[in-house]
Amino acid sequence: MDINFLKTLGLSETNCGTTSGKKSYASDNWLESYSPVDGLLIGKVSVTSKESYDQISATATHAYSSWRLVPAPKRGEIVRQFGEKLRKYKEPLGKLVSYEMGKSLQEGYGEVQEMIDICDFAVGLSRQLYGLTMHSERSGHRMYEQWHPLGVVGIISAFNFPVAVWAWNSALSWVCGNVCIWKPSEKTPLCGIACQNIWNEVAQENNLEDGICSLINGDYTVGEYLTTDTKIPLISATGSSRMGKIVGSTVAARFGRSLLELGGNNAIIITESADLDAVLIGAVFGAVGTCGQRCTSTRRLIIHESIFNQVKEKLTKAYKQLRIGNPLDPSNHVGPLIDRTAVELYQKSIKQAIEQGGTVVVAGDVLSGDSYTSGCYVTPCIIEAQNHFPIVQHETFAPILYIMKYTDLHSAIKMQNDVPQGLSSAIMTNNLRDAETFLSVEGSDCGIANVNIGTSGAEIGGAFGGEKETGGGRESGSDAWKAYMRRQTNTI
Ligand code: UN1
Repeated sequence: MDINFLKTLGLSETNCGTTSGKKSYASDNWLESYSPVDGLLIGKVSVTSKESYDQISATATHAYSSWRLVPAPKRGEIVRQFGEKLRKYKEPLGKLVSYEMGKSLQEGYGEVQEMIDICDFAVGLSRQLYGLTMHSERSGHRMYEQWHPLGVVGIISAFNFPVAVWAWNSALSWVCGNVCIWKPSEKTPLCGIACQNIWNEVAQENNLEDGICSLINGDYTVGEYLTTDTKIPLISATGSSRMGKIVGSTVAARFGRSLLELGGNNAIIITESADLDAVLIGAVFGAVGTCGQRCTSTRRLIIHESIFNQVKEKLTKAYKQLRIGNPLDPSNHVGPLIDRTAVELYQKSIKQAIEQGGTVVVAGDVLSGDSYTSGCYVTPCIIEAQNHFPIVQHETFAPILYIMKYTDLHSAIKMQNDVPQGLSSAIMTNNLRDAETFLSVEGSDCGIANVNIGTSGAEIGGAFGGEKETGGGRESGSDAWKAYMRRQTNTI
């Protein structure tokens, strides 16, 4: 495979994983990044030690003291330039995302496009960090609110969106006047190095000091340096609900704030009147896209009994046509899982689903042979199941789709809501009343509720996040920026 894109992004066999910009901190403890595409070692990234973390944290705190004084529209101008750089590096960065994480090349480019879009959004926002004014009850007094930055923002991101989620957090943080320290997933550390290198170009061209954008690397123990650091007022963490529970309680115990974007268990309700072509597109893309490793992936289909068999047949036919293989080859629809541990979890979950009473509709297998040497390629599978099965209640990061029947819409909505997670949801219907019921207060309890489109593929312009075990945070568009600032009420 042509891996020239690594050089274009400034990556080599060994990369320093701890940096505040110009200054880097070496260590002789390494993370190795293997591609799930072909199983080859892409490169190594050094792990952050506690001593170097303390330096990074101090540099960031120092940088904040001057970055907060830069007028917000000028901070926006820096973010605009960063967005321009991302346009320039879209191709190599998209390829790296695809090669290191395993998602399709088109999705890799899509992720970089999301980064560009959030930069555009943040640039506009840098002139719109509005506070309200209100009438004082006392004569001759004036009352208003203003928004100040928080300080150093810690970002912990997951392997499945190795660059976009960082950009959602950092682009907003920067225009709000914060500086950032990022710990990317230990499964995709090279994506982190590449993004830092791109930032460094902007920093150098504008003579910015170190510490506005910093990078640390390692497993959860390095994440703990961030979550326990009392100098960090906000931790924005994306990952499993299990991880979020630990991060959330650690940060709360020191009165820090956390913004949590955790697991989903997303369902599509398919009513009698649904357009089945739209159902197929939404359900298949939602369930097999990114090999089922999005937090917005479709995990459950709740289908009206009158069309259950018809939908099942159409889905089975569509699944049989899926091409599984190298995600950098655009003729393939499904790439690999992130690693062999994920493959084991996939196998274990299928086994449990069957033990708990599920019936296999499309079998799930691990693929072997010349095109699948990494051992990470699996076939997307469909299992007829019941909503209350423990395995169905659990988020498995793999292409396993559970299908189930319903008789009336209220019971379908109850089923959709009857899981611990609350990220994304959808209804497929041509019945206006059903759609409105789904969106009403008696409807979906999720942060995202869609009509006639699937559960994944949210745009950056809306607030992104969910309820219950999804963590309650909102990132990206709308007024999500408020989470990155502190509100001050002023009476004069
Ligand atoms: C995630 O899976 O963590 O809506 C984020 C989507 C993407 C973001 C997913 N825009 O599927």
